[in-house]
Amino acid sequence: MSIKTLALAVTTSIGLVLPGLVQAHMIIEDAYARSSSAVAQSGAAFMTITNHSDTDDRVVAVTSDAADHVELHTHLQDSNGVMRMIEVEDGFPVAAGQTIALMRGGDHIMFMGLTDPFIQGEELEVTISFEHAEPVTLMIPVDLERQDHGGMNHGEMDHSNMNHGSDS
Ligand SMILES: [Cu+2]
Repeated sequence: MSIKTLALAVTTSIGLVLPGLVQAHMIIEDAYARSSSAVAQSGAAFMTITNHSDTDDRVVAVTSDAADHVELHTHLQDSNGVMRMIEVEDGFPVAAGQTIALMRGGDHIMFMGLTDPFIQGEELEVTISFEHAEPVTLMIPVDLERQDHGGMNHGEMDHSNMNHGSDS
């Protein structure tokens, strides 16, 4: 019995150390990108990221040909009550089984020095790297008309702090 238990323990620990065996994958939904105007030098992307693994993870970097630099940003209120964007050096934590939302006024992916202006309906190829999970490459549509982080088709998302009035 003890040998069996030991074998199980060894199998489990191997599963945790060998990357190929880690069932770590990320699901990215509801992604869109925008810039403030046709001549803007920067833009941002928003999305939800769900960690469908048993491993706490984090977004550590984003790369794209759409800009000179891509940074992970958040908004913080300074001592004068002014909201400012700052780079998040440690990335965005995504605990096992959790979903994080990158949204306006909060965490976001920042494109600095746009290669080309963001044009409505075009798509940006973006690769998101994680501490543990395999990188995810996806096409993010530019949506300059989006008013907020909707996610209305995601029943599990709780937007109870937002007053949507009469959603159609
Ligand atoms: Cu930013």
